[in-house]
Amino acid sequence: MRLFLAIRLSPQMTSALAEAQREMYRAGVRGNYTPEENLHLTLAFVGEYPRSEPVLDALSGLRFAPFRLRLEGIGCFGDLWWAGMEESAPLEALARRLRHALADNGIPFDRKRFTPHITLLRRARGEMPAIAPEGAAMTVDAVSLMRSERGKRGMIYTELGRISAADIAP
Ligand code: 2AM
Repeated sequence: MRLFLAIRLSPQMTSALAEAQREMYRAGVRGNYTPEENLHLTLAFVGEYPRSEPVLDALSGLRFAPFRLRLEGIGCFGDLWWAGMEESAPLEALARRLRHALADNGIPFDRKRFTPHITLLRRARGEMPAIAPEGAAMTVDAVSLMRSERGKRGMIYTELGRISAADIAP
């Protein structure tokens, strides 16, 4: 199985991002747009791993308080275009602690530096329009373990389990 840990987005956040994608399309940008239901924020990419339980077990001790996540701007890594987030100490801390928990439990993951982004499209062609899906925000109250499979019509992401935020003050 191909696994990753991600924050799933609220319907409002997803709509704001889908609207940004439509604006890009209207501005003439072509490429492989992420389907609305696949939009997410990855915290750690585990990659090929045979079972989900050890990953969930590794994270069972993770305690974090719910926190707000707010969209800010768009950017790119080459021809991969993404939506960015307002700088967030709780988000950085969550990614760091989650990655430590994986490492401590011998779960492999991509050690590339965490750069929070939500991929909007890949293989983008065209000029990046001056749009900004600003303002949309959500409360993060869980981290999801996701499986990624290649389907006939693109990637299929399935949630295999989740770690919920503890009811503690931020
Ligand atoms: P991306 O959107 O920037 O490609 C599922 O593939 C998720 O894991 C995507 O959000 C992807 O980020 C992320 N990811 C991080 N590292 C990856 C890697 N080495 N290979 C594939 N996906 C990776």
